[in-house]
Amino acid sequence: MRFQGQLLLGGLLGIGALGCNGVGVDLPISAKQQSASQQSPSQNTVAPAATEPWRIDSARAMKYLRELVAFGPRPPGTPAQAKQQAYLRDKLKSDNLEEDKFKATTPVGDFEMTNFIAKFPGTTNDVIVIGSHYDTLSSVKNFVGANDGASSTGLLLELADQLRAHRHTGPAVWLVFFDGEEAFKTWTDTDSVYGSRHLAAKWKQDGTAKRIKAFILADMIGDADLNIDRDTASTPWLSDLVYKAATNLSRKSYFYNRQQPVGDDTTPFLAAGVPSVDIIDFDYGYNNVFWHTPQDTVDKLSPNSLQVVGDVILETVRLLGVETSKEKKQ
Ligand code: 1BN
Ligand code: ZN
Repeated sequence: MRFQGQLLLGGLLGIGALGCNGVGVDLPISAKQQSASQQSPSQNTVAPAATEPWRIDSARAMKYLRELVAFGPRPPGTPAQAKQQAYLRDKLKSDNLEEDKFKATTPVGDFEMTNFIAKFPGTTNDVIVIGSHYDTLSSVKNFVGANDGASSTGLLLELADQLRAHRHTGPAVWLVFFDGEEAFKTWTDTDSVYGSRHLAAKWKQDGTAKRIKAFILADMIGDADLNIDRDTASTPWLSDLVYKAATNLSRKSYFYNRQQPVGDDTTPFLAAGVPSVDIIDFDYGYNNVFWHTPQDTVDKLSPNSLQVVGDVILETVRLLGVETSKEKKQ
């Protein structure tokens, strides 16, 4: 992948130098490095200078996250979710936005659900999909899903701002906002991941799945105490590539100190033969005590965690693009 105004070599040097203290030790993102801009995306449309690293604006991602949480609990079929959908529509309106609407049959009745797909063109037929679920759990009262739902959705909105501002070469990048990830009663194969099951089946049927070089899912990535698990159900080479990206950015200490299998929106894509990785921190509070509770609130989160995951995703996308151009030359 190559970005306008940023030659591949410049990109390699610029991004590779991020947060590195010269001895390869992981460092927190400094206040100076963070959020140069409190500016709106429309003010931020100029491609960066050749040596300027491509990084997310975590303060802006955090602002989106807070705005999502302010809608309150957002399960499918609720007025708050409809408001959230209008918000996503507005934010992504200039991004070749596709709405994938379908009817989901759940243990508590039928729901109209919508996946949103924002498409940023590249220069090859390949596609890299980056996903998040935007619904929140219905079965717990007052559950606002600051980490579980809003953190990754806020991050994807910020990635949209970045992709809009930096045209790139290599595979297209599609951002998918999944509906209906959460179970209505108990997590089973049939009561979970409604949106990703629908889209993976559709894309397998129409041939799109074959174009997807990689699916990178983010889920629960805002915890101030960030520890991304190695999901053993994910595609091993893609998990390794994420780790390489984290290493390039001197951020590997946040990754893979634990490993476990996680069922998530990656499951239907893996079944459809799409290489997929779940970037998830499934240890939210001591022993995961805040997961699926009303305590999943913004005060537990940190912009640094969004910064780490956002930058590692961008670096992974860049590495996938480098591979594509190598394959082409062979
Ligand atoms: C992640 C966030 N998940 C649900 N909300 C998926 C999941 C379900 C992960 C059960 C582990 C166990
Ligand atoms: Zn959940």
